[in-house]
Amino acid sequence: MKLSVHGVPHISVRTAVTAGLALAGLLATGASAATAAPTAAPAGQRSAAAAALAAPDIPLANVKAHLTQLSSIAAANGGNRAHGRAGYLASVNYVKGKLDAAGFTTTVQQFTSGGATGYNLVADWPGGDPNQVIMTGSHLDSVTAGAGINDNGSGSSATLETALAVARANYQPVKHLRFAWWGAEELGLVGSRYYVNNLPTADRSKIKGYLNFDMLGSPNPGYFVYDDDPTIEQTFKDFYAGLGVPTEIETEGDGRSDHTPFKNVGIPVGGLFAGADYIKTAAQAQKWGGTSGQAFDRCYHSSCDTTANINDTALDRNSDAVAYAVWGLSGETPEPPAGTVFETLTDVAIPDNGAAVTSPLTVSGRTGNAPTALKVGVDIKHTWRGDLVVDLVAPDGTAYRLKASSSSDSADNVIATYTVNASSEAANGVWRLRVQDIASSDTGYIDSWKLTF
Ligand code: DTR
Ligand code: CA
Ligand code: ZN
Ligand code: ZN
Repeated sequence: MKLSVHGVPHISVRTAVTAGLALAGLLATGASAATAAPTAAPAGQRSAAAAALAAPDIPLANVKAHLTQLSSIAAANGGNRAHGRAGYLASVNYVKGKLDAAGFTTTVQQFTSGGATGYNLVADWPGGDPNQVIMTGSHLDSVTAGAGINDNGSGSSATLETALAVARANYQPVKHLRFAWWGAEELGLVGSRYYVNNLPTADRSKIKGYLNFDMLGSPNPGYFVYDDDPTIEQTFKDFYAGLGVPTEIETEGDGRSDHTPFKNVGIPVGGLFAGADYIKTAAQAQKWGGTSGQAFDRCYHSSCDTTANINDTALDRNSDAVAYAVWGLSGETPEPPAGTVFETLTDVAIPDNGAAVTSPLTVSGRTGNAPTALKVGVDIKHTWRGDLVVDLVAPDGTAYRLKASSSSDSADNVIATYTVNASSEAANGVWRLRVQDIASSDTGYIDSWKLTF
């Protein structure tokens, strides 16, 4: 069967295959039941689930190389990377240098806290819908007591390496990607609060999700998922379910990290956490391994929060989860633009003075119902077209009469566009053109037909 190509957006009917995992809701459009395994459709045409599955593995070695750099920075700057100290600004410059070299548009936002200048680093990946932003952030500052490798070199490095993976893949998702490294989190979420407070209200609503990563490599790790936006939460749960790793809800997170200012203005948030000074229970040790009766991170806010204070498995898994969520929440199939044509060119013979025949046409990727003015384009080659009765049959079987038979209409062919109020019909599904030849001696066939939404 030939597939036609039109100037307007055109969905070829034979290969409209969509994948589905439950990424329905707020952040995904065109959620659909699984009809087949995710296919390697071109980016921007994937379902959200297929986009998530396309996320690359984040190399642990790369993430740890960033930790080594941050450790060296602390060692060269008084032993820490704290707000207002040289080690923090050197950390910002390290991360910024990597992002600039990778093609990001970076911005350093200055603020003052405790009499010292603070810095937020924001990096935008060119492309994507500027009205739909998926933002990923981690605080880059440490406490003054030490290098802050787990808290929060781990989150900062996972976020950085995910951004670099976007550049390596030249990933072009539907949504716009923004990444941020916050200053002065340890002083009370100061940098992220400053960013949100200075974000114009109109820009706030463009952020469709903020993902926060603070302490991803705790040495006695737990696998905690923020219990905030359900779509983001489910995305992380799907990832860990795929690994067979149980997760728990992070119930203490509110107010405890940089997602809080975003949540407070109504932006959907989520994130991951490997644990801090709380004690791992026996039940948690049973499911996650590690040591019960011991803190998830015994070096929390201490000088021993060094590169030795990292659990590689947790950091690796959590880094991959960051990429899975960034890909999955930004790459879902866009709502086809109005004027999308669904067409079939399959010929269907019409038996002379015989039973009705149908030509199927699958519509997918839509949400909601069909329009009140659904355009039905018909091309039937048939002598003495008065023989023909033509109906549109909706996916639920409801028939809409397009053309009645006529004993006087001797012209050939039915090449016409009909308008049908199909607003009571679900858009997605198999629509059919039904044709019956109710008089003998003239014959023909359905050449093609199409629906324009
Ligand atoms: N306040 C963070 C660490 C932290 C403690 N509890 C949570 C819960 C969720 C995220 C982070 C945290 C810090 O010291 O940076
Ligand atoms: Ca990995
Ligand atoms: Zn901290
Ligand atoms: Zn932290």
